[in-house]
Amino acid sequence: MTEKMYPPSDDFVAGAHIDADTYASMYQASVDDPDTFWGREAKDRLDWIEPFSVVKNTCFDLGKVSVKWFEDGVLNVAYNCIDRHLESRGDQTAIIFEPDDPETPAQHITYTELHEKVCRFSNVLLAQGVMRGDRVIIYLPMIPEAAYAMLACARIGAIHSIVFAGFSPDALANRINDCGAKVVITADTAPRGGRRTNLKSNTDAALLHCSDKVRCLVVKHTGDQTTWIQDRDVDVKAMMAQVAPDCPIRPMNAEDPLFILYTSGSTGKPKGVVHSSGGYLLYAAMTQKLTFDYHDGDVFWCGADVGWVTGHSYIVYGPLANGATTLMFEGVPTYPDASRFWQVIEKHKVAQFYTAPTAIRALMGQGTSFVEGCDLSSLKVLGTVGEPINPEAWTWYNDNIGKGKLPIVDTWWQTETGGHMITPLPGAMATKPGSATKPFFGVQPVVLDPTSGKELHETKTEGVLAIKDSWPGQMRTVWGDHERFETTYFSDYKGYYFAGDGCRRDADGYYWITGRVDDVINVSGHRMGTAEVESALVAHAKVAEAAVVGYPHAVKGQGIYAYVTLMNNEEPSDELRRELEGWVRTEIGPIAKPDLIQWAPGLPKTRSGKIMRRILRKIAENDYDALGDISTLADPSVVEELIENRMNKA
Ligand code: 6R9
Repeated sequence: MTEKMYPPSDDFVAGAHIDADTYASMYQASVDDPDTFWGREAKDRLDWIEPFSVVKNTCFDLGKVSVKWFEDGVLNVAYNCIDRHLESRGDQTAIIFEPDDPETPAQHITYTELHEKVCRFSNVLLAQGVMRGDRVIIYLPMIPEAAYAMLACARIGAIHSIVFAGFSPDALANRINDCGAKVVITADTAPRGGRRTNLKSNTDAALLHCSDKVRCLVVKHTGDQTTWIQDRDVDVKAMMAQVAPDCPIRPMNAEDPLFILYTSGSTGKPKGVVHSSGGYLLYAAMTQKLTFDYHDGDVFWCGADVGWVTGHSYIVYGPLANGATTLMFEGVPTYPDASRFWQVIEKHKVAQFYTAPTAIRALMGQGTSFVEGCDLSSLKVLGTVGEPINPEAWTWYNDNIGKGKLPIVDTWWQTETGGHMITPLPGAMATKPGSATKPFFGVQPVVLDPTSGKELHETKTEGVLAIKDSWPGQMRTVWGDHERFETTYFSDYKGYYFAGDGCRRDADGYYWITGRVDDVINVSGHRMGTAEVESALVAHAKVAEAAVVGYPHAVKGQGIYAYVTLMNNEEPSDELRRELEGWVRTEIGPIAKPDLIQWAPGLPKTRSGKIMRRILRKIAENDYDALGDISTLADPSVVEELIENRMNKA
């Protein structure tokens, strides 16, 4: 079966940064001689205070894993994102801020204004004793101050770690403690979809579990009343007005950490993914420009939240390094109604729009009437990220938003990779709905046999996805635990970076990501470790045991299905079910709330006591005819019971 191909128009190709021939020759050069290729890109795309003499110094051998790029180069990320643009584009808008409420006027922040705000924010941090290498937690909504805070950290050499504003006080406290943060930056309340989250009171609750030395910087965003703890809480806006409007940049080594971002894995608590200053910035900048074919004057809109890696690379660092105009949206796609995305595109004349398949599916379900009244003629390129996109959603996006004319870039990458890894370059590739197509420059994907670990060389093949050699945007380590970095990514398949995804490669050499092959599930494009949800559930006094798996969900991609065994004297009830849902919300956050909870008197276990998740997944998928071999179970009768009472009877 050959899939339908969607080539870019001749006009698009004529104006594109990269066409098919350029892609082919540049890709070859990037893998034949990475030193020359990346050395030149790093010099062309970034400004260096001290030039580097070494380009690449990387090793994927277990026990010796080390990733360094441009290691003796010196630069400053904030300088590259702001100061160097001041002369040529000081009056150009750097950030458009579109508030949650469409009646509230949007803000246009120029590069000159951004410079002053970031300098003032830097001086506030310095006044709090934040120094080079110190960790700063950012727990903010999607407001310009989030970008100011990130860039202020970069300016003075502090390491930021953003915690998504939807996470609970416990999750926040864990991250503050894991990285030993000196300050946490938050806001009074966060409006989203017409409702308000009380971030300050969440932070107060989190700080009860942290060192009393941690300072709390509060952005008074809505002006809502909050508690105020003397000598600990600082009014950021008031302080910014008092400090100097200028702040020198701190020269940083290319390998100095820029940020830590916590992400879920298949085991244990979330890992602090560490990204570098030089390699990361180069990779974010280059991918933003080439994947979206960004041109001067375009308004770029990445609809992710800055709490996720997509927001780091494609709302803040990539676009600003390129001197772009980037749009920051505080709201949600369905408020006040399902036309909001398209209204914002019309209002700000957005050229590139980047969102997640789950949002497309949700809007698709609302019908096309919400799109019809909107002028989308400013659009040039559409993008998706976060999970595999199903052909129906792709086609809806293509027909209704792209009007059948715009390239759609389906970008596969991860928190760990810093930027796009497998993605169409829109002027260079014909796309196929559901395929991320081909690797970005310097990226060498391989398909491995999951059992033998051998590389599968045939073009058309299927297996697990791994990457053969390093690229500049690669994560450098897990914060405080380099061994965990090695075992998580380099021990299953020796000599490769193992991504945790399965994939197939078709006869044209196009890659199709088939989803995670580990115990990570993808709920509305958010990564969730099933182990995290399980440990939240078993922390409840009435729960004896819990097993969590993903199941197909029409809008979210995957839903969370929890099997719960109660303590001996507890009775299942709808009330208890609601209690457990609420419990997980407060332990982790609303995105982790189980969609379905099944009471399980017993779980299918091997004789050695290992839960057979394969069986639980099948039952959750309502595909229990194909359970396979269950003869190794200690008590096969529990399976009958689970099937009988399954929650997902389609
Ligand atoms: C950027 C981001 C990473 C996981 C990844 C994969 C899934 C991301 C995808 C995709 C298919 C795409 N994923 N993009 N699957 N097609 N275009 O999402 O980072 O939150 O770390 O998630 O998301 O399973 O391994 P992160």
